[in-house]
Amino acid sequence: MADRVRVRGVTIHRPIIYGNTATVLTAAERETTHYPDHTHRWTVAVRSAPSAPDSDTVGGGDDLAYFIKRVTFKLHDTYPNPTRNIDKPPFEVSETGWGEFEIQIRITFVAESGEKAITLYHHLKLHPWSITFPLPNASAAPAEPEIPSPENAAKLGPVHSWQYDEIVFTDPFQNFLTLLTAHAPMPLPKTSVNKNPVPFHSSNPASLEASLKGGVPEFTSAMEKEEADRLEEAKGKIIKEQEKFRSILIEKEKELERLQKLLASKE
Ligand code: SLL
Repeated sequence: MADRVRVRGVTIHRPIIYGNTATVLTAAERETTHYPDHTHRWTVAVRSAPSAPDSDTVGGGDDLAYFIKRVTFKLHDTYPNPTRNIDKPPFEVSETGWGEFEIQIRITFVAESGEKAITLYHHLKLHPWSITFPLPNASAAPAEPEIPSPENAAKLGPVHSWQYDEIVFTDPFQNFLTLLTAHAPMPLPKTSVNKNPVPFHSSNPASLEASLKGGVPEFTSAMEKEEADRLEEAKGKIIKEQEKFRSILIEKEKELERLQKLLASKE
């Protein structure tokens, strides 16, 4: 069948985000969950990266069901039926609970794609972000993460933890390529106007403060460029460091040679 022909040399991608939001349960909510030890309500989701205009949902502007058949979220074993299969959008699971844990997210593509399922991992984040990793130039070991009291956490508003990613299809089948091109993804906004343009990410510690301004985060093409600039700058720094250490090494080798000669002359 002509449809089952792979289009060699073609790659096509779809931008997605995956991650979670979490809010602290109010006292009234805690009474109605039937689980007195549960402290948070959270939603873990796989969505298109751009947000719908005027929506306060993070991402999700495009419906991904044309190429995603199922998303399986594997929760912690303390949950009943921890394997949750979601077969239509929104591809998300909402729960209440008390603890953070790793969620396995398996994305199965529509049958006609002929593509294998992919597996992603997301660490469910309930507690507000704080700097818990070594900052550049910091000599001290990272501090233990501090968990604020539920009252203080509630004041900070919902916690967001989202990862931007691109699902790349290489040499897609002709029919799948046709399907994908028939559904062009919404472009990412260049910059964010009403939303928080800086979803915090630990690869960019400077984004922490900006992300604390509150509001719904949004991924933008400006962020993509900034990330590329940071990588470029880091590369430049590494090359400079390499040059510095190479010249130190050359100096030391000269010194060694001089001392060895001196030693030989004294024997
Ligand atoms: C922790 N390793 O100790 C993690 C486990 C498990 C979280 C977290 C709900 C359980 C229930 C829940 O929050 N599980 O159904 O009550 O932090």
